[in-house]
Amino acid sequence: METSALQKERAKYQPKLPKALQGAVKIKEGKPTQSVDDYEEIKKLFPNTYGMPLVEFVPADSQDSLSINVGVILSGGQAPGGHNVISGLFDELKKINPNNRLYGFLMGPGGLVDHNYIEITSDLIHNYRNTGGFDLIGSGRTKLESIDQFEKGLEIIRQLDIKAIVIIGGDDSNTNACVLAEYYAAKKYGIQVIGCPKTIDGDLKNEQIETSFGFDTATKIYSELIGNIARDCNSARKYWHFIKLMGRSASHITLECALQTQPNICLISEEIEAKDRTLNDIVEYIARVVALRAKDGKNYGLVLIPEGLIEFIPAVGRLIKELNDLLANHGEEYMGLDHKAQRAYIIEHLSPANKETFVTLPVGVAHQLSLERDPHGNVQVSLIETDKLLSDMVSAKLEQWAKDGKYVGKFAVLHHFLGYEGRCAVPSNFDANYCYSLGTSAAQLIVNGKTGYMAIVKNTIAPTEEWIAGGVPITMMMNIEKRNGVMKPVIRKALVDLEGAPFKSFASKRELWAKETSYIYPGPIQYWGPSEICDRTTRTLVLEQNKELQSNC
Ligand code: FBP
Repeated sequence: METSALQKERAKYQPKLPKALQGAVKIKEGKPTQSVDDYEEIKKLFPNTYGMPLVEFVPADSQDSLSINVGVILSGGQAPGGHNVISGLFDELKKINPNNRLYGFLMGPGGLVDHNYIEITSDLIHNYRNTGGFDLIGSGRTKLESIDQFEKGLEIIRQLDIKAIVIIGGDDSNTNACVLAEYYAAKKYGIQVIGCPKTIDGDLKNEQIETSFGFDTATKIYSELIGNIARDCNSARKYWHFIKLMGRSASHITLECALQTQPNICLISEEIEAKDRTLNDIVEYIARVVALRAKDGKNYGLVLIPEGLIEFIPAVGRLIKELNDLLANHGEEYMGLDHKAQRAYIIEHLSPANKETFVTLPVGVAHQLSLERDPHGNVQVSLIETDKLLSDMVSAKLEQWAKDGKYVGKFAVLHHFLGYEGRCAVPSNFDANYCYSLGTSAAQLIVNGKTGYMAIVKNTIAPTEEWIAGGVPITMMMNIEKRNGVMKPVIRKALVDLEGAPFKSFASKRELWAKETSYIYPGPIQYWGPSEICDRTTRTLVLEQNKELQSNC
């Protein structure tokens, strides 16, 4: 395999580990845990994996050289650092016993069910250390949920003499990891299942998970690009740039990029929902800032838009919920129709209030909202052109204001969508170390006999040596929510907390950023050089974890 000069140098980088994971390890158990909500229902659904204690790794004098084969799966959207989770897992398994084997199931959870796998060897992993992407074994979105799939998986697990499966995924994939752990435990198959918190979206976080891996690198890549666009914008002074940013549901990515680059406008979906804003309110807000800047002769600016915005506009959100149920219950009938007939079908079946919202949306957007859901029942928001919808509506509003004599200016718009550019980037030092530590923790959870746990690493704003590694029972993060029209146990998604330090810090400065041109140009991720540049974490993590900063926000 031909590699770039950067890749060759990065392959030599030895990720740092928390002190407790550097040698032999033992576990310290905490108190029994309970789910975040719906305790009785979750306990009933997970009788074998509910209530287990939190665990923390501490140094030990020695450790048994357990012989164990493990399977690993990458699930869902790519996130920088996935290869380092696998490297950490591989190295730790080999350290415990050089005869241990690691198998990678190909193209996501489907690889387990269809028995597609490779053995991960030392030569193979070498070229993937500290690289971005999931191409070592590929990823996929097959949902592991049926007994059939679990039993098909078991056949290959038995054939390869595998004792544990590690599923590297987001909230949905880790929920499924727990369902699988519970099933194998109930059947007494002796197969452990361990999860790992991945997603650039940053919404798999809670008291135990400080951040999901990939968020750090992806937001740095987007912020670099936004900074470059901002500088172009401030050089030419003739365009408004509407930048849509990935993040299916939560606005963490957009908020972090705003904190790093200081755009003129940044929309946060969670605030729009909390304040019950309409599409028209949002359009007016943007148009007001455009008009305000035009008064100062500034017919240019930067708008950041989270890709999940549309679902958070309360009226549209209600419509999407009803569409989800409609598609879940009548999907087959509906999918067989052509576009025009699909629109008529929806209009005929919607409740009056949601019908009104549906018919007032531009036809293209209404159609995008009615497309097939992903396997987890989510609207595929990355396909919805929210940035174009907003700029068209702002343009129409400004034209009206111009006619009424309320606005004089030029409004030339350029659109960007930043998403896929960041998901496979070379991981930052933070993600390289964090992921390697997560993989090492996953191996330790396995050899310590745990199942239904997710690997965690805490205290991540401190130097790596001081990080605290361990595991959290997945049931601890669960509650019951409606998915695909059915009430299901799921890990609760972390949305932007409007009382949290990152949002408050942004909200305290946005008026100034709207009027002034205060752009920051973060530049590219640095891998070698001064620690304050190479090892800096996200603004979000620092603001959330640093109690001193929080009191100043
Ligand atoms: P995960 O939650 O699986 O990590 O994926 C997140 C994400 O990158 C979202 O930001 C985006 O909306 C979605 O994946 C895109 O999905 P796809 O890769 O299937 O196009």
